[in-house]
Amino acid sequence: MISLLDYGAGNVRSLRNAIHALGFRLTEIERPEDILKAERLIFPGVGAFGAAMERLRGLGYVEPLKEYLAAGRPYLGICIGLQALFEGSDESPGVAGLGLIPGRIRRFEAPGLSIPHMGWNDARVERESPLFADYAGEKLYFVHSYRAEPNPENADWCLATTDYGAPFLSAVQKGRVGAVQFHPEKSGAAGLRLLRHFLAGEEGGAPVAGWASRAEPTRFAKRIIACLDVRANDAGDLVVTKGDQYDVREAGEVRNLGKPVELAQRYYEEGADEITFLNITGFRDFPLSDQPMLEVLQRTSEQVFVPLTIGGGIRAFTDGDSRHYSALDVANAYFRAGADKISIGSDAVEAVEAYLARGGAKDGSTAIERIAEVYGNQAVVISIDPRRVYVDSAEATRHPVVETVTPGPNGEPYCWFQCTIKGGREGRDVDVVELARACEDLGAGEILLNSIDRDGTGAGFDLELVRSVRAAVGIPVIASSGAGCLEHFSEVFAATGVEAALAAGIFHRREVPIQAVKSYLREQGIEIRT
Ligand code: 1PR
Repeated sequence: MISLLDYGAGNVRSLRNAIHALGFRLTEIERPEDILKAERLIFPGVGAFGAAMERLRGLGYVEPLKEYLAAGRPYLGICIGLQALFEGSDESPGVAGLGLIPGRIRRFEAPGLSIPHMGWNDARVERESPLFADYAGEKLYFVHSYRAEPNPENADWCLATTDYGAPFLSAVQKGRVGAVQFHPEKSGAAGLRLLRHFLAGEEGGAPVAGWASRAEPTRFAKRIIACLDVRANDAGDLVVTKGDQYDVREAGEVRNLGKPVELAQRYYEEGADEITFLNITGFRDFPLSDQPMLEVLQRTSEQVFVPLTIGGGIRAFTDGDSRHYSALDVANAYFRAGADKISIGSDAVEAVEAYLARGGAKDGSTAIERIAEVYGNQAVVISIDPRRVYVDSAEATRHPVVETVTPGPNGEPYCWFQCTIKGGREGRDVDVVELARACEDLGAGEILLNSIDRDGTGAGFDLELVRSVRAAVGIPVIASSGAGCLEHFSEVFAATGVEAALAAGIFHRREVPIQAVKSYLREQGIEIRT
């Protein structure tokens, strides 16, 4: 029997779903004494090191967990479940880890690389282990800003390393105690195979001559993300729709491009590296009353084992009974339903307006800060809905301008990128650079950069927009809006250096299969997850 140590933060539903899909059953650790009764223990940790360790201490789990581990009993830690084995982490100074492995967890120092290390990388298996018995170098999904460095003190624990600026420990094992920095439940088939080896009790078996480790560096892949804009149609059914410059209606009807769960499953099977749902009328409906959206997430997370992002309506609400819900309450519901990341659009613009009015001072009140504090920076994506504002000269506006390749409608040679709220319905006096920088300062972990001008046009990504934001922040940026052919993907990666490209229309309309995009990028020498 496998026991799951779920301390209540982060998306553990996907791990449960993966274990269920592999045909195994779980028991829950509900009290400290359950830990020493466990035959096999899985500890999935998402979010901040300190929050995880404080929760474990508060639940009285630390001492029995140390005793369980000291006895060398079967354990698989995931992400924070690996980091907790160390003495402590720079992410949470003063908070002790379990201290099983000597040394501390340190923040990435990866000059020129975005932090968090969020996406697909492979593992260099340093010694044989049943956990990696049939691993053949496939990409695995990582999402972390801190890592354990391999050194002589932890050499007897080192099972696999991965490169991101410098090598870090991507898997550790000693006897039957093992842990991985990546998320096997989010790493597609390769991750599910590793999980199965542990669930089947094979981790302690004889070393199996697996895939030979190789000396060359591991390679971080660019991500291809499928996006499903979702809303109720006039009949009240939740459908996948698609805007043309954010206008989702065709002949008066909401465009209906399919059922959300079915399309998400199709894109997962076609090789999408992530799936993003955007509840595009979330700004006006109360998402927690929007059970269909939560059900879409729940059903999708039962069969899609790559990261799921959900956006739309994540902000404070007061419902019809005058009951107040914070943005964190809304995000909690989405995480519990199976989301790995949430994306905030309109509320981020309003939060940044207040932040700028305070001269850039943080007061801990924003949804970004509060959700990142509990779930970690990597769980908070900012969805930006910008549109071009053309001007005759740089002096015509306080905002940073770009000299555009294509002049404006009246021949204006410059433009700035204005942020909007409510799905582009309302422009605000905030530009994309100040919004992105402010959100990074507030603790966001990633930028989803849409473009109202390019949305649905198939004219290609707005490279001038993407370059502006890519240059402004140190967190990953997803280019979105406008993909119309294979070349648009290689163009945006080559011209801007973004970590991911998102598309909707060309996938929904079956114009370009995801695998065709990936094959083309591989031919262009761009690293992708096969
Ligand atoms: O403001 O926090 O409630 O979030 C609302 C979310 O819904 C935001 O992420 C916003 O981008 C999105 N949204 C709101 N209205 C629309 C609309 O279309 N009317 N979707 C909308 C905007 C952007 C992408 C799109 C890409 C790729 N869609 O999701 O899929 O642009 O398009 P393409 O490849 O077809 O060109 P909040």
